[in-house]
Amino acid sequence: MKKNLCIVLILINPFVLSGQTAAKVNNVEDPAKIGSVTTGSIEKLAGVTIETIYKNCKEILDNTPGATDGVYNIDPDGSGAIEPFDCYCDMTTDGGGWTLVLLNNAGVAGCPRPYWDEVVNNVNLNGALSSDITTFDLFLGVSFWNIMGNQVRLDMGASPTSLSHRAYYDFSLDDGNNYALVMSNESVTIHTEGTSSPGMFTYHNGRQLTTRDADHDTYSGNCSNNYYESAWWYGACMSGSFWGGGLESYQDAPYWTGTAAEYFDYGSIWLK
Ligand SMILES: [Ca+2]
Ligand SMILES: [Ca+2]
Repeated sequence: MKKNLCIVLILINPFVLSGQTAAKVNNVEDPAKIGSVTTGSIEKLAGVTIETIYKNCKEILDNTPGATDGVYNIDPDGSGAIEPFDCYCDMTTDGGGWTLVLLNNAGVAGCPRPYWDEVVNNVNLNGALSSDITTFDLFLGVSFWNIMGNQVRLDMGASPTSLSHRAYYDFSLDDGNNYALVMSNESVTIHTEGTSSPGMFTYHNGRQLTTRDADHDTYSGNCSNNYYESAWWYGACMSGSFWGGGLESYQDAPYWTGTAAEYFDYGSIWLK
C-alpha cells in the first residue's frame, strides 16, 4: 500500500507543476495582452487620467487636428520645473498653430507693466485671459518666446476681424543679449492705410528689451518710465510700440509706427 501511494504522488506532482508552468509561459508569450490588462487595471484602480500637455499651440494642433481657437494649457519645458500655464491659440489663421505672446486692446485701459523678472518669467496679464481676445492685454514671459516658434505674425487694426496691417518675419529673441529682437525676411500681407512696415521692424529690430527697472535702451533715462512703465524694445525711445504711450502724453493704444499717428484699437503678436 505504501508503495502505491508513493507512485500516485509522484504522478500527480509533475502534472500540477507542468500545468502551472504552461500557463505562465502562455501569458509571457502574449505581452500585448499583459500590457493592456495591466495598464487598464492601474488606470482604473488609481483613477489616473493620462493627459499630454504640449509645449505650444503648433504642437497642440499637430496632435489634435481640428482644434479650434481658444485658451489651452501648455508646458514649454515639458517635464522641467516650469509649471504648465494657459495661453491663447489661433488654430485657424494661415494654417493655425499660432501662440499669442503679446496683445494690447485700447478698450482695456493701460497694459501690463512688468518688472524685469516678471517680463522674463511670468504670464503678464492686464485683465483676465479668456477666449475673447478683446477683453485683456498680455505680455507672455520672453523666456518662452523662442519655444513658441520661429515665425512671428504682427496684427493691428480696429479689431481682430478688421485689420489694417498684417506682417510676417523670421523671428527669435537673443536671450544672451537682453532678449534683443532678431527679425528678418519681411512679408506684408495686409496694408490698407499708412505705413506698410511696422516700427517694430524698421526701428526696434536689434534692440534690447527694457523694463521699468532694467534700462537697456539708448536714451539717457529709462524709456519705460516715459511710456506708462511698459516693457518694450526701446531705442530713444520708440517708433511703433504695441503698448503705445499709456494714459498721459500718448495714446493708450498699440502703435504700428511712429509716436503721433498710426495707432489702433487692437494689436497682437503671434509665434509659430
Ligand atoms: Ca490696453
Ligand atoms: Ca537708457
